[in-house]
Amino acid sequence: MPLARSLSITSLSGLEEWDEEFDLEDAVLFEIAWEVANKVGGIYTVIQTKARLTAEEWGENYFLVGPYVESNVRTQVELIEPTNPALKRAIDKMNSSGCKVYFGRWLIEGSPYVVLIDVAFTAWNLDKWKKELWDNFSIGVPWFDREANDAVLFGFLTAWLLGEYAAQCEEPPHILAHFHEWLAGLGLALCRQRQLPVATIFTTHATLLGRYLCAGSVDFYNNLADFNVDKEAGDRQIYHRYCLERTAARCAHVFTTVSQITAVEAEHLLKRKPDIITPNGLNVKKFSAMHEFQNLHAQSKNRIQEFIRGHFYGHLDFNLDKCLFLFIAGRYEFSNKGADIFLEALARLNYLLRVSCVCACPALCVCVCVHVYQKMCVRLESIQTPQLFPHFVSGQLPDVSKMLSKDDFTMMKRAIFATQRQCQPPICTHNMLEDSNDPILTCIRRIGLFNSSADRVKVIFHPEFLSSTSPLLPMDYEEFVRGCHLGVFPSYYEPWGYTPAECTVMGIPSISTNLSGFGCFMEEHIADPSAYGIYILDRRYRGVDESCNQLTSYLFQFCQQSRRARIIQRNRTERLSDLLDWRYLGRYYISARHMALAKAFPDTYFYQPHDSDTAQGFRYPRPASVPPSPSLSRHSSPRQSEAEEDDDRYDEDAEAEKDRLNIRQPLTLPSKKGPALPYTLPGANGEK
Ligand code: G6P
Ligand code: 1S3
Repeated sequence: MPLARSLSITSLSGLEEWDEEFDLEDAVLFEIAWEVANKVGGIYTVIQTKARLTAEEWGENYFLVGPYVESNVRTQVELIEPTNPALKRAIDKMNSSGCKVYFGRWLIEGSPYVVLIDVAFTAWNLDKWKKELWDNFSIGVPWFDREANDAVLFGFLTAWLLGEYAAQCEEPPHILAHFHEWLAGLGLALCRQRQLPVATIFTTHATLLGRYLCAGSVDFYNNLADFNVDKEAGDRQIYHRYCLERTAARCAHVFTTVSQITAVEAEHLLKRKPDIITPNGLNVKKFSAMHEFQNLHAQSKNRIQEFIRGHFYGHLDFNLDKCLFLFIAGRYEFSNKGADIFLEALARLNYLLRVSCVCACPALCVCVCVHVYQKMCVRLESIQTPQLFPHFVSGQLPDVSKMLSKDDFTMMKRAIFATQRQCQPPICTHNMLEDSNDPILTCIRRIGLFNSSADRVKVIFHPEFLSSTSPLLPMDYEEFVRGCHLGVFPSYYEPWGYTPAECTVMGIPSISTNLSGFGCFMEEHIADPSAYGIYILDRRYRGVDESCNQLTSYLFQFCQQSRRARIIQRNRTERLSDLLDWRYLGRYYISARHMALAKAFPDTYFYQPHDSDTAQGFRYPRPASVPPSPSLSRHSSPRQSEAEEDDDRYDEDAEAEKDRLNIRQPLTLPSKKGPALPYTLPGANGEK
């Protein structure tokens, strides 16, 4: 067992200092989630980005536990012998009792240890374990719910692992187990029911019922306190899942969630107020050259422009250099993620100006549309005229009049005709399986954004995860975001929202909402978020139509900015990265762990809560170069002349330095802030 450790988190860019003396003794941390080494959604990002910091803190005593998925293991995990003797004995024992449990290092930053459990291999236990679940918790799981069946298997197997580990330890152990989301929650409930020596934390990243209710036509935030939760869950056929989630939340020593808004939701729907909010961070990478991220923007933008050139061939009647790239991306939940109001706002914007817009949401698709590329190939071939080769060798310039033969000329005409299109440029890059029912395509048809030459807003729907190996748009998501100008995420249901956070750390402005955890967090910590390129849409106190108008006006204002203003704004956006770095936000996880250890093992650990009642939080001041009067403060510089618009050679560094000095001034920081955020969420009285 390692020596006792204490923790110290140092300050970043003027953010408040925080350190906490807490002796971890011989405690061992297991972090359990279905998305460990298994990318499904946002929880993967939480765990993967946080791993380095947690591994630094817990060293050899940190183990992530997830499902064994062969394709993931092949590419992401190095299988090794278990390093901890008690854990090795526990895994051996399970494997000799009909399980398949693997141990390895997850090949990500921090290289944490992972224990991966093959749930399908133990499926023969499912009926027995379901009976046990019914006998002990009165939760019945229907046979047809594959995900819930996996949750049962995973829950029993993780509880088995923790129980076995405790049994194999020579001294009474101090085990801390952190479970994420309902899919992993049953393991927690079983630990408590079996009275294992385990301090437990449950973090919910959304509530099941909240997600379902919001996706329907329910005025969610106005009725939070009044839902008959059992009935609502039953009506949606998720009662068993809801019970698993609620049981985990109720049984945990410490219950946490990712934002204030989801804390209120959890209090009403899961009937427990979270003990602490654990906002999501990112593993922020800083470039040594100050403007490297601006160069990366320019490089990635070039690649997006190339794609647009191909997509609109024959119809490229707009200046690509003046084109702005706006995008939405994320889990395909049409109205929860705000794709509905984004498209509606684009239709309104269409009458105001011309931009180009790309939607990148994963959806059902069959294959890449090859039609476009066949025609482009004709054009490329015709350019490589073989008559030029002798001149390459001799170095003599050719006689232009003899360069093209009659046949060449014919081929060239063919190529030019081939690049003319009678039809409109397509909206969707793929052939969709359910084209007629797809919510995005249906909406685009309704609002009539068909990429006609009269349209100022062009739309492309890329219904697949981006990948650098795609023949169509060979960029990974990060590169794509860097090349865009604005991320638009007008979500109605968004417990945190990694998409705008990722934009921020890459210096790309974004639009989020005051119903998203991220939007509320930024509103709380920045005096004038829009000056930093963080636009926060009001979806809480306004109706849909009003929010849509507000979104349209944000888009319109953004499109009116000069290039220079955009560059300044990107600099400011990027400067907020520290606020979203795990090195800063990790403190909330640390506090949650200390709290749980002190609750479960009061004789060994003592936790002194921070002064959470008075915590107002620090605030980034307005950037120096923004005029103080609200009437004049419309995001950065006013619109500039055409000449200035094209001039990107102004002194970016001087401009950036001015703002930086302002930020680095001693902020109006209160002395030492508590990790728990105050519960001040107003009763949401906006209408959907
Ligand atoms: C970065 C590059 C500049 C480029 C600019 C384009 O700042 O360093 O060289 O001109 O991006 O900005 P825009 O907002 O027009 O894509
Ligand atoms: C959830 O994933 P989602 O996109 O379904 O968890 C994420 C990580 O905590 C969170 O960022 C997001 O808002 C939730 O909705």
